[in-house]
Amino acid sequence: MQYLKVERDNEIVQITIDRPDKLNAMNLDVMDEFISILGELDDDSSKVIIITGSGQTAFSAGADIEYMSRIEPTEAEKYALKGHEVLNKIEKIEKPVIAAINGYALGGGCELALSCDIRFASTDAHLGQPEVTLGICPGWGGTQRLLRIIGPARAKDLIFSGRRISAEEALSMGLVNRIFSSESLLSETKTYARTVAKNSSFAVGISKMLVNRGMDTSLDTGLKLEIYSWSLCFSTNERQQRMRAFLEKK
Ligand code: CO8
Repeated sequence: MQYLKVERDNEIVQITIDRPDKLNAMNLDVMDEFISILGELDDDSSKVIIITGSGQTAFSAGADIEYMSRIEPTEAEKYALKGHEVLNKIEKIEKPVIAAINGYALGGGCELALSCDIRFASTDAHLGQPEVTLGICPGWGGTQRLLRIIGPARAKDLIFSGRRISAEEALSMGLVNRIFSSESLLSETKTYARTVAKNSSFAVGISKMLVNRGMDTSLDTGLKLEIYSWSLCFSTNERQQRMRAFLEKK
């Protein structure tokens, strides 16, 4: 791969967008590489995925403005569709995906982070949806995922103004889960990932699906889905082993 660095540490996979001279802006090749690696990770033995950006400055400064400056609506649609394919895959893959936001996460970079399950940021990170400053609206799910994560009033504030917010402000509005110093962001993210990886991947995966589905369904339907999913957990050997281990230790 040219733009994505993929490192495996047992069950944790770290994907680093490696285009630091362009602040990890995501061109079509970056998106194609994401599609390829996410396909591989879909049913391999990895349990948690971390996405971050290379260098000290940016997680990702978004879609590639140089490319966007030269395209017409048909190519823009293809670019948007490719972005949606990547972000939907991250959202749907049945293993947790954590964004380790090490600097700017702007436009498509912020949208990439929004598609992840958990967002950790460095204290010097800045997030924002500056698309309107470029004459476009968010195009990789920003209008929809931001609204679901921080609510319509805050989403509209960020999108209409295009302003960049600090990690502290992002934390206060629930846009990121936790913040760490830039030196400790990756190690803290990996420690968290290892905690999650110790748990049943079937149970974690099904929980991810339930929470995601719950965002777009009635409470009644969501609760029904939970009952069936919960019952399904009882069909696994792992559930028996884990419960027996708990009882035997006592
Ligand atoms: N695309 C392409 N190149 C970029 C991008 C980008 N998004 N961001 C930075 N770069 C490049 C710069 O052009 C520069 O390249 P060079 O050295 O060759 O001139 C290099 O990265 C370093 O950037 P700066 O010199 O600007 O670095 P600064 O530290 O001065 O500033 C900023 C950092 C504040 C992050 C600044 O670079 C910036 O504002 N970048 C643009 C951020 C932005 O507006 N992002 C949103 C883009 S729109 C988008 O993401 C839409 C998503 C939906 C797409 C839907 C598909 C159709």
